[in-house]
Amino acid sequence: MNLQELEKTARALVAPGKGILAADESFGTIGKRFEAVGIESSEENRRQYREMLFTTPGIGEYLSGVILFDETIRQEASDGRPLSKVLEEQGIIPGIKVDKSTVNMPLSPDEKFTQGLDGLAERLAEYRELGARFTKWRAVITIGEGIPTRSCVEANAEALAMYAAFAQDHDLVPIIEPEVLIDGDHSIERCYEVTEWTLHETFDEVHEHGVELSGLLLKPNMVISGKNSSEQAGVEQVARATVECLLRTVPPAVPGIVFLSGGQTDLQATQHLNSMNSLYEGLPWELSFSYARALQGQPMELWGGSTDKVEAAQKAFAHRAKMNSAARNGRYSEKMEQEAA
Ligand code: 5MM
Repeated sequence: MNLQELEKTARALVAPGKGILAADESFGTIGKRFEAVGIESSEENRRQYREMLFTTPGIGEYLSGVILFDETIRQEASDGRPLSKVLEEQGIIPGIKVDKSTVNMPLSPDEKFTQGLDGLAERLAEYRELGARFTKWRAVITIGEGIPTRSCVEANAEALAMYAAFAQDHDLVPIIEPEVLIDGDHSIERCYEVTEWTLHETFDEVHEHGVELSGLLLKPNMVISGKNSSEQAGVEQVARATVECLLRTVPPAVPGIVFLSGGQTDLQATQHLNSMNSLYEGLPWELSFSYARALQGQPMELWGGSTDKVEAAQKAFAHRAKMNSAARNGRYSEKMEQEAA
């Protein structure tokens, strides 16, 4: 393992003013997102859509990395350049999702277990050849009646740590993503409790597997009220609960935390990140973003599968990335949204 290279890449991914675009939707997920805005999920449409995002002028000012899906890392732009090369030429580091999505937990079908350890070493070696310098694995924890179970939290934590060990062994930075879902009517306090538990188990396993903390990034959910809860916590409450939970669970040697947006609106995801960065100074890790929906919602809708709409979609994408870049430094204000509009 080349720890120096891993640390350099991890730090570059959380460089000041920069964050990550998660564009690693698997076939099922991109299919659902496209269907919602009336786009057919063909290979060519997926290629054109991602080319539109990656060729957005100046996007490298706000993005440090992009997480790709297996299909995308093998695709080319219309001018024949591999899409990973397009990113590199924008000063953006290509990464890759390496889990094989979730299956129902045996004997507890309302919970998920993430698969993908079989054949992982071979896949990692190939992805490095294809230009990837970091990787991502997502585990899903569901809050509900009697869940999560200890079995689900422990099994996913162990898989996350095992994946991270494989990734570092191949000189690829692991981004470990234990996502406690926003779905449900639970309170912010319940989300705090489950997130704290999940992160404790995850970092216990990371330690057990000998993974180097300085060469990984964490991609967690924010501590937030359940989507269907009648009481929705405000921006500052979410920011404080999230940072307090992370301070109690994430070792200071970890260089950065890059949040998922998890079904928040574009504005909420930006406001929460900004609030954390403006309320707290001197935190041990960088706080940044690795959003999919909160960066892509509007551009995808505007693009709609039409070459005529590329410029409008790219403008919307660059704007959202710029807002999150400001939030990542605690310098975002709603006035900035209006000015751009
Ligand atoms: C939680 O999903 C991740 C972050 O996206 P949001 O900001 O929209 O919450 C995302 O990277 C996710 O892991 C990928 O889209 C892949 O998901 P699937 O379900 O296709 O494996």
